[in-house]
Amino acid sequence: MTLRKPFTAIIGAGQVGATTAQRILEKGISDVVLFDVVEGMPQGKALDLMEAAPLEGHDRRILGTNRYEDIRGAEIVVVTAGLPRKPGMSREDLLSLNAKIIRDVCQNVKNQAPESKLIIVTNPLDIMTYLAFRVTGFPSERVFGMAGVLDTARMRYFIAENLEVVPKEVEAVVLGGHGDLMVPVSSHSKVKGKLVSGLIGAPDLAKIEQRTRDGGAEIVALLKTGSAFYAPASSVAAMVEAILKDQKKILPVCAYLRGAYGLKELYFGVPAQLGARGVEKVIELALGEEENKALLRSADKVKQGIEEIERLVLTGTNP
Ligand code: TXD
Repeated sequence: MTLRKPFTAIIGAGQVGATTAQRILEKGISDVVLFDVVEGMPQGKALDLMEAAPLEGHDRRILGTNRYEDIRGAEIVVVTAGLPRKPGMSREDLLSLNAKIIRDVCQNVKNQAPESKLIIVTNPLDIMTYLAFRVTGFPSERVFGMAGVLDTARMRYFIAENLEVVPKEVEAVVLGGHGDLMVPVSSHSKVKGKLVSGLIGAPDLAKIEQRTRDGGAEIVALLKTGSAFYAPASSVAAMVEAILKDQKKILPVCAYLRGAYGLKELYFGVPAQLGARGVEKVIELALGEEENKALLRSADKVKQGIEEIERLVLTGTNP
């Protein structure tokens, strides 16, 4: 099958990877290569998705594969490969297992698609994005992570639910690392241009912020096995579209910081302009004192993770 450029490669054809492929195809954004190490699985999902094309009415193509050579020429590579945490497994165990996977994937991406933009999805997100940056040696504007689009979508939905308005009319801001310490910023969240702080009382707003922080865990608890994938897939597709259409859209992105927000040499969730070159600009928002403090707490946690990854995976290596 011949794919038309520019196309998107997705590494990891699990829940998030396959659903992202579906979104990208059915929205007509680009052709897709779906890669996984499990034999037959990406091919089966790709065939199933192609068989939906007559009904969905799109003319996009998807190739399922176990060969890295097939990602050659990809404009964007989305990495969803990884393992979920199993009972009894420590955070450090998961970190080093997923780090091994990300390292292997990124070495292959570096060899086969050296000009691509890389969107990391695998958890722990900020740390895996940093690792991808170190292993590929790509310029930081071409390596970034997806988390903020999802976290803000959750917050937007919770605000919309509270006010009984259409979710897409709500704007929200969530900054920081993709974890318990993320910082929902109500002071910059709006509905049709009006600040939510004037529309929702403080106690309800505090609940919405906490539900946003716990958004991933809430779904995990309901599903029992696996984690969220519909909204994560929509989030990745929005980022892919912004890049391929050079939309210059401002989206929350896990981006490399060089001084913005007083932080440097780490990957962290901030609003950024996404266009054909990748992360084209990091946007700095004016924050209140409490918001700033919360952001620094989140940054400290991400820095600890980066130190851990340097110690566990990168020390003594010359990627
Ligand atoms: O906001 C976010 N960033 C996230 C992150 C939102 C949702 C999910 N998030 C994380 O994405 C989640 O914690 C996981 O680390 C990844 C993927 O989640 P998903 O739910 O898609 O996991 P699956 O269904 O287990 O799929 C993972 C696939 C599976 O098919 C494996 O066979 C494959 O990854 N896998 C690999 N593919 C390629 N190469 C290697 N080495 C490999 N190892 C496993």
